[in-house]
Amino acid sequence: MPNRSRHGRTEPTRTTGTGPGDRGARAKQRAFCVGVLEDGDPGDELLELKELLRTAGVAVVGEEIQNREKVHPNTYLGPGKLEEVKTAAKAADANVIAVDGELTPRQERNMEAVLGIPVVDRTATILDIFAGHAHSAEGKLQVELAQLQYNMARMRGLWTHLERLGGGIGTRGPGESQIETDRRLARDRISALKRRLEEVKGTRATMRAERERAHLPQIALAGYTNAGKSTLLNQLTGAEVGVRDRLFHTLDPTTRTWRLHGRTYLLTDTVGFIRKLPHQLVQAFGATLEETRRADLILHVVDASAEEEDREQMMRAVDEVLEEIGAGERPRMLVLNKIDALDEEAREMLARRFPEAVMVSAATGDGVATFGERIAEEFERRLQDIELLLPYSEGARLAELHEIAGDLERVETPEGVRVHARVPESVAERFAPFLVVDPQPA
Ligand SMILES: Nc1nc2c(ncn2[C@@H]2O[C@H](COP(=O)(O)OP(=O)(O)OP(=O)(O)O)[C@@H](O)[C@H]2O)c(=O)[nH]1
Ligand SMILES: [Mg+2]
Repeated sequence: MPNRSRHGRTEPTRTTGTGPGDRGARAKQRAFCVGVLEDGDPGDELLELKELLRTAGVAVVGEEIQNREKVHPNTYLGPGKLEEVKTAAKAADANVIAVDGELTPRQERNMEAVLGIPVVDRTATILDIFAGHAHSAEGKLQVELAQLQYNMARMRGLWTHLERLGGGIGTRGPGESQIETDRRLARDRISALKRRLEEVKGTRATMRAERERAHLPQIALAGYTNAGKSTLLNQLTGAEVGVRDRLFHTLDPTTRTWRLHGRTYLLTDTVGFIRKLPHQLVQAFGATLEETRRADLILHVVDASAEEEDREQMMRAVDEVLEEIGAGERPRMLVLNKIDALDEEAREMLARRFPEAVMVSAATGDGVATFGERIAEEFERRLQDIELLLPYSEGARLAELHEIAGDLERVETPEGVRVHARVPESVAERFAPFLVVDPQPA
């Protein structure tokens, strides 16, 4: 949990506060949650925030919701509610206030001034979880970049604040030069991080180019955090990606080969999405999400056991993020997961609501066979029939074709192997030199 000091000061060269370094102090953090309900729609509005806090290792000691048409521009909550929260938070012995929305630096500062304890918003909480869950070099760079960008905005807020304290035009506000230095350091660090990320991205592009040369169809798992993406990857490919009932467990993409009906697919599991995903994170994770953007098929994995309203919200959030990262137009298939947690009636309702979707349980393997068939069909539809004559000297290419197309109809002739296969268009192009122009039944 970020423990930026009261005035939002941060140390730019280290990502203090939102870093995993605070883990030790965590258990002692007791958060009081607040949210504003703009549409007056009841329901457990703060459920997700509480889940985020739980994941961050913070105890939730109380909560308060305010019905307001719009959040207060200066203090997020209205002045009366703020006083109420102050009293309630004190009574609950809270040492941090967690806000369900995104705060402007000014709102955060004003709230802290009234409440007397640190205030963190949803973005800071999510950034903190990411910091704790990043393992790869790339993931760590991405999170640090996102945190710095977030903190920079707060410093800007502080700077104007102090400038005002400084008085007349042209005078330097107290502390200003230090902040300027901080900002310069932060900017330098941001440039350095971006450069390093570019390098890593270069490596990833090389790896991807290699995979693409292999012409294996690429499938990406996408979905709300905790939907069961990693469990599904494990179920389908025998991978051993970590699975846990907590948000944002997976940050680093994992790609595994998936053998299905004699063909090989590449299946990638990556970071989950969430409502109001901090923009800094979408940006920072751009390279990781590239796997999704380039997939031949995106599997949108949904936790079908969630309440209808939550489910719809989560699905919308995923659609939005896919759109935002430029993957909105990729072919997509809806996968309703966790059906083991539903009764027959609920399953039927879902089937009516989403006739195009496949239903599975990644946990029990239920529905996975049908699901595989659906995917095979999906790719099958886009395949081309080709008839080739491969000279015996081209054994390697024959093996390659086997890998891509699975079982082949083949006949040995004096000139070479005559092959009939169904392959993606790009593969057909690559094998063009061996095409038999006027195919006869092999
Ligand atoms: N009942 C049930 N639970 C499931 C199923 N699939 C996954 N889960 C549980 O849901 C939780 C989240 O699973 P993950 O596979 O880690 O989910 P994820 O989508 O990879 O989540 P993030 O990596 O955090 O984005 C775990 O507790 C899983 O055991 C399922 O088919 N049925
Ligand atoms: Mg996962």
